[in-house]
Amino acid sequence: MKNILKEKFDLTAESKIIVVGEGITGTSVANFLQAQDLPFSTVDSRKATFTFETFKDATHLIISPGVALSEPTIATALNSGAKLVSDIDLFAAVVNVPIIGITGANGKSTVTTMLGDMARACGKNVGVGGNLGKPALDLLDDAAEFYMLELSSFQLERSHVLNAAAATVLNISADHLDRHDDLENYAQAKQVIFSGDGVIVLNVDDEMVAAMRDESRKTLTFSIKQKADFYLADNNLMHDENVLMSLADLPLEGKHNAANALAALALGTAVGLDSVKMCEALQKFKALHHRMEKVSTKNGINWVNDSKATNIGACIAALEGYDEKVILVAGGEGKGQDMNELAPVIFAKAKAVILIGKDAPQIEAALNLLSEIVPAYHAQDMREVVAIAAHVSKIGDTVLLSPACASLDQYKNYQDRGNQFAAAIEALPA
Ligand code: UMA
Ligand code: ADP
Repeated sequence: MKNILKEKFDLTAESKIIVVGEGITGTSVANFLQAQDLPFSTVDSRKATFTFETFKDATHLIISPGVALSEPTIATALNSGAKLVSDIDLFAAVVNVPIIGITGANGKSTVTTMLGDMARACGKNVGVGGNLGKPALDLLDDAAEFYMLELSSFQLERSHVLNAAAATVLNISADHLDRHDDLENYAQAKQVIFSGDGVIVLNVDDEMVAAMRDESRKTLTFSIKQKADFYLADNNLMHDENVLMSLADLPLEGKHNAANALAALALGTAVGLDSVKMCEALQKFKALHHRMEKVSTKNGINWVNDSKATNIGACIAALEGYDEKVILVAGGEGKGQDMNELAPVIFAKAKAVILIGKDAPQIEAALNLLSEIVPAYHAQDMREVVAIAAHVSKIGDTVLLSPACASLDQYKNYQDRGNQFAAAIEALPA
């Protein structure tokens, strides 16, 4: 393995590898390099501020996804010839079994988890991780027959070759634009997932994804709006002319989850998994916590926790999944997103909105630009959210926490936000 690495990454006795970031990625890289007997050092800006001196002699920088490549000391080192290598590059260099790569603005964790379940239902030994949970290098296992990797735009922007047997970009919508200059730059980063010659799986309902088509590559398409290789017809999940399963048997809320299931079926099919077994896995699938998760039916209200909706695209998908109007809880750290995109969907799909967090005024301002009125309430914390929701709802209504914003202005993370919502519902007098 060491020789493969030396050859692929031009490593010599003089090479000076620096692992940047001592989080879970950096630790996985350090353990891997140590096991290969390759010398390296590690740095972390929480321990000591990065200076130009820090990277002066580096020949190879293995940079954790949370560290911006534009950070001046790092940008300078890279411009001066240090090689950029990612944990994903190292992983791809040493793996000899099929990798399935999943990226996109939303749905990555859901689809990656579905594929793990599908492979296990087919009796396969599978490693599941990446941006979801375990870093890629920690998954390495000689017994693995497949790897399902969720990859973020940060991981992809610092990677070169994945050589996945099958890969997908599920969708592109504004997110992380604080780190990527614009949507095109973000889309370009995601496209690295198709590097190599494996099967490309494309969402033809998404214009920016559909434009990634490469005529020279084997491609499978999926859609919930039109005929494709994998598509929805008469409420059935279809492959070509064959019914795979009824949508009613997919135990998940929201049309976007039909898209996720079709994407997983396309990817699984691309690597030869059995479609009957894959559908069995889908029928047993449980919504991941904080993603369209039904938390309670307290007082006859359908309380739904979609706290992982940290961008507008996820919130729109959640709202569009309902036939009836819901009471929406939204707001938080807006990350510079344009709330005017969200306002018309809120108007069409929400009978009231309860606004939380730092950028609540931006959502309210966008709603005020509409000629129609959606009642908007402000709440300081989840107890107040739930009290207002209980007051304005009737039996049979849905109260949906799908914030369209990050949580960090008020909560430790999206899990904490969702947990506080669930706890406030629990504490509500019956
Ligand atoms: N650090 C610095 N300088 C910086 C930033 C960070 O030195 O400017 C150091 C920190 O002090 C810390 C370490 O780097 O010691 C943290 O590294 P990291 O932020 O890259 O985080 P990891 O612990 O390695 O976790 C990363 C992903 N984190 C990010 O992308 C921010 C995890 O995704 C991922 O699960 C993990 O690798 C395994 O692959 C988290 C995430 O929020 C869940 N991802 C974003 C998302 O899903 O939207 C992209
Ligand atoms: P990711 O790993 O990409 O963040 P998740 O599966 O964790 O994706 O879901 C994140 C959020 O996006 C949740 O709010 C979920 O309801 C929503 N979501 C899931 N799949 C999709 C999709 N295909 N399109 C839009 N939103 C989605």
